[in-house]
Amino acid sequence: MATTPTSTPAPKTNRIGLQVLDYRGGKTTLCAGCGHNAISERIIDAFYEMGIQPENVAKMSGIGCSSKSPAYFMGRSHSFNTVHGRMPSVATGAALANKRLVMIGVSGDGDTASIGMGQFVHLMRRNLPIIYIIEDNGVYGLTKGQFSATADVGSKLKTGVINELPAIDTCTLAIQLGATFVGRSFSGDKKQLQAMLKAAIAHNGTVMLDVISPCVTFNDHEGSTKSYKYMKDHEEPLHDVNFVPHFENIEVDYDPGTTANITMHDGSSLRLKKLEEDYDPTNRVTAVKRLMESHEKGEALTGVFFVDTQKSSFTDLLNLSDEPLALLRQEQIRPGKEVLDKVMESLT
Ligand SMILES: Cc1ncc(C[n+]2csc(CCOP(=O)(O)OP(=O)(O)O)c2C)c(N)n1
Ligand code: SF4
Ligand SMILES: [Mg+2]
Repeated sequence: MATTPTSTPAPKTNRIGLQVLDYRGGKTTLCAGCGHNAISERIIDAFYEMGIQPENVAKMSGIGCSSKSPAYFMGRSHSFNTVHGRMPSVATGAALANKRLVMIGVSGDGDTASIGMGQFVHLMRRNLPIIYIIEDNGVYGLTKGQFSATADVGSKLKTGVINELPAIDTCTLAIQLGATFVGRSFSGDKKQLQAMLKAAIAHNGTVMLDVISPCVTFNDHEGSTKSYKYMKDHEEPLHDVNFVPHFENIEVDYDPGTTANITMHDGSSLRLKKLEEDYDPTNRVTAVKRLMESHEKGEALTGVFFVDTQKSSFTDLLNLSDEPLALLRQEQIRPGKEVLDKVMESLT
């Protein structure tokens, strides 16, 4: 009897015909169980699901285990591993040279809040279009686990050393300085982090996401406030984060009384279902106040704290040519002797 040949199902593809494999990078060399690996997975899924061409993405980072992680996602994208703490200036140059690139910067709490702080604050106030992720484990993982400036007062190293200095809250800072999409998530909160990353891709301006990302080797013990157990026990989501991309056009019912609906630049919808209170994610002042209260209460608050879709991005402010600077032809960027003569004449 003839057997019917079994056909293998076609691999699943996204809206531009690519498979999730097309968004993968090299094999990770980070410790098994490191939170940074989970964040790489979410980045892969978010870019795949949003259907972004990998060649249109530039991955920027500094130095640290976190800053190594761009090697482990989107191997077809552009990539630049800068000097420690200097990723913002290199990213700014790249974004101005080619404003069509989707910029994603991956940094660590040490890379950002210590050596890179000067660069970080200026990046935030410029509102450069970039997704800036801090993979925040409260320690310098790569150099064997010293406290970083985001470690909470009272948290303890394995050696018994207790941190007595106040933590820098990078979200509060970013909101005060002018970033236009600021949130905090947890590498173990797959649904929330995925939705936030997709919304970040749809945003035009600086997205600053502080993602608590436990370091299993140096900071995952009792007494740490950046451990898996601590986050599982203390994570306090401000809202249920949902994202509806513009190309899905799904009419999801929501109650405007309990859900804040934010329309992103590309027409996608970010829907924040309030879980605990009347929180307005478009108000900078109350966002900072809520973050400060959360520290006093000892909560590990997560969610999208602040969004502003109206403020001009740095590239919009500079009124750059439609054609990216990097793609302009020689004759367009060198106006020639006649033009120079005219300028000189106008100065006499
Ligand atoms: C100019 C300079 N100073 C110091 C170092 C040493 N160093 C390497 S990584 C690092 C901190 C990394 O911490 P973080 O950014 O939190 O990344 P993690 O490894 O925790 O992911 C330091 C201080 C360096 N590489 N370069
Ligand atoms: S040392 Fe810590 S931060 Fe670095 S790869 Fe290992 S678990 Fe991750
Ligand atoms: Mg760190």
